[in-house]
Amino acid sequence: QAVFQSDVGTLLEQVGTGKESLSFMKRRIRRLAAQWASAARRLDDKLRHRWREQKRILVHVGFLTEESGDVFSPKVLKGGPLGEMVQWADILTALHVLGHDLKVSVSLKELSLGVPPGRGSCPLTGPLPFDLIYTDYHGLQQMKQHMGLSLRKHKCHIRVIDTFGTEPAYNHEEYATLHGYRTNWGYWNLHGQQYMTMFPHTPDNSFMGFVAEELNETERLNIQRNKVNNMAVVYGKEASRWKGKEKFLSILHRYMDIHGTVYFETQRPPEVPAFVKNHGLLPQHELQQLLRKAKLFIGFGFPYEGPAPLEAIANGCVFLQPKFSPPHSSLNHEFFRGKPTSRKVSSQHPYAEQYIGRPHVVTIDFNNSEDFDSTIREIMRSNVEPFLPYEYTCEGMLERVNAYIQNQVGLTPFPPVNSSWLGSPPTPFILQQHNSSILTWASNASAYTSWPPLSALRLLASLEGQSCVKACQSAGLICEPALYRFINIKEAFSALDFQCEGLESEMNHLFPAFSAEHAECGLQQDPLLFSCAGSSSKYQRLCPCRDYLSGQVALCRDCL
Ligand code: U2F
Repeated sequence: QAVFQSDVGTLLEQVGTGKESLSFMKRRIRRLAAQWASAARRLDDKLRHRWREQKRILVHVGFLTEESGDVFSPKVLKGGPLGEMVQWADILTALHVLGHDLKVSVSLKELSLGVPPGRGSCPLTGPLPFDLIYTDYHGLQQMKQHMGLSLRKHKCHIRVIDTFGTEPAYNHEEYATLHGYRTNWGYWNLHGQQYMTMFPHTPDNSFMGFVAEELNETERLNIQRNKVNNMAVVYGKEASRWKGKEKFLSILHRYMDIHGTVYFETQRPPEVPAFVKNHGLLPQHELQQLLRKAKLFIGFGFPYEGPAPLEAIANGCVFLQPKFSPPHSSLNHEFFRGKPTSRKVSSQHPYAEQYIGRPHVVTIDFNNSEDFDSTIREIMRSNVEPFLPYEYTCEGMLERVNAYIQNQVGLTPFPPVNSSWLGSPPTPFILQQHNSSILTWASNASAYTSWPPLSALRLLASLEGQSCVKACQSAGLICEPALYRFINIKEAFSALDFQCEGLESEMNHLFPAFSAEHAECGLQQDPLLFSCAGSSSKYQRLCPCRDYLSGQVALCRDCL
């Protein structure tokens, strides 16, 4: 049984020492320990002290190993990316607080599995002594080198922390190779939900997330009392982010005092204008203090999708950011080139734009100076309270990670979907038509247990050229790849009033789908290709949508 634990002492010991990245993570774990502990108590009550299975979990942080080159650690104090370290620190804390049996590894040496005491090292061979392994793309590569073929056997235990996400078409080796979806990150033939992202980018992956600091009532009141209406903080701790932004900065400076946290060694970075008060790179807790006073947190387009805007919004800032039109993607932007996703990034921080929005987040075209100018004045006049979506609170993260650990089992191999299904659905299914386009598949068959449960499923057809991500979204739902297997049957087409002249089964990441031109119905041949992402003007896709909890998009109402 897993028992919630609030003392982080043993976790800190496990994280080890000797690198700035590890020190950064440990400072964060210590600083947020009390917040995690009280969240754990609340969740335990919410779950009514339910029995939870304790898992043996290995966390192997590949990008911090010397063997992968570890380019991150030396830059921790020099303005380099910290988002990944924020997330790993929080993942470790969540797993620890949930009460699992944790082993942490940040070097290949530590990555020795199944070592009975006194028998010497036995790197990654033999029976796997872990129920779950959290790692990243670097770690996966290392495991492959060390485990060889036995990795395949243990694949279903693996979870890959993957900041920007991996869509099924890129993940499937044969399909990616044949259809031009090859990337630098390889194709691991994992289940899409084994990839866990920093934001809920694509429902094809699981949303892991991280946390931001929470405020108590006194802090909230103090923040509101002490807000300085004409104080702005610029997003970007690396001087190069400021290049070419003089125009915006000078407009901003007409109205506001501008602060920055740009790293520098001895001299002020030339990219940062003299009228900016640069604090240099701050420790996280000092940055929080700065954000508590500031009214505006402004991004100039990079970094994409980092944690800082959530921290700013949580401390009562308005986040002002540029809209990207056309959107940035792996097709048109260097940063995303070679990343295994077709996602179109509509602004610097699409999560802030779409999930939070006004008044906390304002997304505009920065090239329109008049608009930019009037938006700044509007923000100065506005009265905005601190806000943190539930999914980014400690309780929200614990709830989600716990739900995954207890329920996301059997990710590969897939539960049975065999060809006999294609002819007729398993008898226990009853089709209930609710309205012309939405159906509920109800099942009384425990043989087809599923998580999320079948009761959450709403079948929809996308428009031509529309992805299932968008189709579900426009109905106020979210696409749920785990439920594809229930709608990959010919009855689903008739339920949606599609008349199939022909019925084929094919490897195509857009299937199941209907082609109006030929009145062809296409079923998915390979469950690994079930994908919410992807669209084509040729097809109306069949989409398994589900509801979600407000503030916790990863979970449906019946998921808990
Ligand atoms: C993102 O990485 P970044 O590290 O650039 O993300 P940020 O949002 O800037 O901030 C990460 C953390 O850095 C902290 C701040 C955030 O939690 O509290 N920080 C700080 O401690 N002191 C300071 O003066 C300023 C910030 C993203 F997370 C990565 O996944 C991407 O690879 C990267 C590029 O898109 O962007």
